[in-house]
Amino acid sequence: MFGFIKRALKKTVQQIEESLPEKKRVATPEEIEELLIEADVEYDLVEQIVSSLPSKVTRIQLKNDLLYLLRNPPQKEVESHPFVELVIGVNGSGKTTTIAKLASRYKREGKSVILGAADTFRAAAIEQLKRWAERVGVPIVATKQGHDPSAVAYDTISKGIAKGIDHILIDTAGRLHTQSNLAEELKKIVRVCDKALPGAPHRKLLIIDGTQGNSAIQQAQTFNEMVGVDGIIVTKLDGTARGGALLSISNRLQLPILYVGTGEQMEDLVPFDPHEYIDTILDALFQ
Ligand SMILES: Nc1nc2c(ncn2[C@@H]2O[C@H](COP(=O)(O)OP(=O)(O)O)[C@@H](O)[C@H]2O)c(=O)[nH]1
Ligand SMILES: [Mg+2]
Repeated sequence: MFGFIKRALKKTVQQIEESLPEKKRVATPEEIEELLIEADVEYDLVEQIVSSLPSKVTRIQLKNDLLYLLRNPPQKEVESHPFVELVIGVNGSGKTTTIAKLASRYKREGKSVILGAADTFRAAAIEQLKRWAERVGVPIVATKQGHDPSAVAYDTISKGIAKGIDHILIDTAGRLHTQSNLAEELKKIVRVCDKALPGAPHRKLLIIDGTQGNSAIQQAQTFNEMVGVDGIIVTKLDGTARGGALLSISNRLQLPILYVGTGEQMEDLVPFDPHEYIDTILDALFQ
């Protein structure tokens, strides 16, 4: 498991090393400012970090400061059988692929899984999830394009309960004709999940496209306001030098990053480890 986050941050580290080629034992606030900007940490947060630094900073000092910024309010730990997860986020962020990755991960852990294709806005989205279900080897509940996504969510949960399934993963649309349509639809899906199984969905996962860097923050806030997000998964970390944005995304939203996506295959999902993440970025500057 160790080393996956390091590999996914390769481009970010390369970018930092190009502008800061010399490794340090102690660094100045200016060098740290450059490190954070090159990594694509949001500028306001860079200012906040740098303004409180002494004139010489050791690696361990900076590591503690950065880890502190990744601290989040404690999450409510919910136990439920089945455990229902609703996956939300804009079009193309990686929802459907991430559902396949999570399903594959749960299956490898010996858990049973069922998928719900509640992105009924596009026929291609339903077909895509069906193909993944087949590849991963898990059942799926799906209807036709244009059908009520809440009904799909309800049926998936009912079927999951009847079959004694451990994990229920529900896909959703990332775009409708209007933003308010999308908000209403997501709220309704949440209400209907709770009708099918009181307390469900137990976790609302927001999928963020890592290549967008900090520009994803605003969009993430919108989803958080719509239905309330419990955790974030950042995808496509393999394809970006903007890895430092994870720090500002998590800090600004006050939400934990649970996993990162590191490729297009079903194995390419890694639990987010704040220590490994910060260490990898600091390795680019410190000895
Ligand atoms: N390189 C890379 N590509 C990804 C990752 N996650 C998703 N993708 C790709 O991003 C595209 C959009 O993904 P999709 O799951 O259809 O997004 P959705 O519209 O939110 O459901 C697809 O081509 C995926 O293969 C990732 O972690 N790394
Ligand atoms: Mg999709």
